Amino acid sequence: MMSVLKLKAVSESTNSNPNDTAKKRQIVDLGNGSEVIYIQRFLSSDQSWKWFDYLDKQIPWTRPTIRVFGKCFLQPRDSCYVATPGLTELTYSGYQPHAYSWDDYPVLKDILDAVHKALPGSSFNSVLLNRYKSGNDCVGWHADDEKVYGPTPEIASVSFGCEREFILKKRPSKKSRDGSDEPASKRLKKSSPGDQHSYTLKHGSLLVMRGNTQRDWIHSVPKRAKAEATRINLTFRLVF
Ligand SMILES: O=C(O)CCC(=O)C(=O)O
Repeated sequence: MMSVLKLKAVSESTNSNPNDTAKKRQIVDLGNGSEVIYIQRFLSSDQSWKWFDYLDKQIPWTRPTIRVFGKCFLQPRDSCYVATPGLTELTYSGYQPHAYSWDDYPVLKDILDAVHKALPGSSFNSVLLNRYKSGNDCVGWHADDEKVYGPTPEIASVSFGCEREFILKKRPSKKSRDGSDEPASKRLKKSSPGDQHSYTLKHGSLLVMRGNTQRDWIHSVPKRAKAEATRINLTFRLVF
């Protein structure tokens, strides 16, 4: 039987401030308590290019070696991590990035302020920065479900520079309805078009994943031969 996803896309305008009327937000209910918000024109183009240039030049980018399925690879993108002192250290794919200070990169605090204004009630204390230097750079399928983020993380993703496709795919469920394990081939046949969503993340956009999204969905930024220019992405997170 095909799985059915009830999809509700709502467009809203954050018009509490008259200058914000252009900031239309698209809210997508992915079902089962998972939700995505997309604001295409979150930041102005000019401001975003200024911040892109700063981040490209000033951030101490590194390309670490990571471990995936027991094998070591050079991470296919540059990254850097900034966090409030004293937080539990982040480890992903066998790699523990050094946590730089917000004070060293004041622009990050300005971007964080803009994100906090757009998402009342949020209070992020860390940011993972990624730089994709060409269409050959990418991030593979994963969820940001590390324990340090708690059971229902809110992840706010701001993009600068070259547009890239961001894909969300429903995790295949491990159990059938009667609770017995099923072979992957059977599970794959159950996927429906609603089980995958694609966003072209624009220069100056904000995408937010919240609720159960990291539990029930995985995401990726695949390689794209035509994406020739650099893209920088910042994902703000709350470490408990
Ligand atoms: O670059 C992006 O848009 C996504 C980055 C990402 O998935 C991550 O940092 O976990």
